[in-house]
Amino acid sequence: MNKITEIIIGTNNQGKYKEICDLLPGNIKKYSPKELNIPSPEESGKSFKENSFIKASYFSKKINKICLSDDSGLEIDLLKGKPGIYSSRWAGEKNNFDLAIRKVFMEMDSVKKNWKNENKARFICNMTLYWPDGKTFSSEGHIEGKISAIKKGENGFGYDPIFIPNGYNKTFAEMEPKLKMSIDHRFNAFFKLKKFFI
Ligand code: ITT
Repeated sequence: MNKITEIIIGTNNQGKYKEICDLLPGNIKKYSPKELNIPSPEESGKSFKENSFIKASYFSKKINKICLSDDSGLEIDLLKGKPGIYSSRWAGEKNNFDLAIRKVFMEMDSVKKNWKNENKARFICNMTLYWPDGKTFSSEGHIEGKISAIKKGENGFGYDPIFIPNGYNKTFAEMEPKLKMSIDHRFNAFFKLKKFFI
């Protein structure tokens, strides 16, 4: 199998972009939608997999190169899986995660007063590789954990300050970025398609 030597990383989220770059081998040529001024498509799918496919095929067709996309989100059991595929949209048009996190706390408070003692949540990531000839490969990864009683830490992005993975007592935002990247949903999804690169 020919290994991939250049790729467009199909995301306009700079937090994700950096993590995906760090997962990929250093010597492959990476194109960024932000640098090429290509806005993201509308995510009209009903699952992480559908949205990940929409992004991969869209960005690949824009520049006629292989695309690796990522559709991800946070599922909270008490909220019946919300915000799920709407994780980005909970932050509003201004991408305000203080707002999204306040919304998580408010909704959890309204469902169960003592959710802080025990709750379950997970991050999911679906990655799709799309080749200009129409070939595709997709994989999914997740990491189980819980929502922290308070927002903590400065690293990472999005919901990182409120997610504590099982087996740790720190939020993703309190962890060294290298540690997060070696255990998270994105790492687990990438692991299943890294054979195309390495
Ligand atoms: P693109 O569509 O351009 O990739 P996006 O931010 O809209 O950017 P998604 O639709 O996949 O991407 O939304 C995923 C949201 O879930 C993202 O905005 C984050 O808030 C959250 N999320 C995903 N992975 C995360 C992580 O590792 N840490 C914290 N939050 C994460």
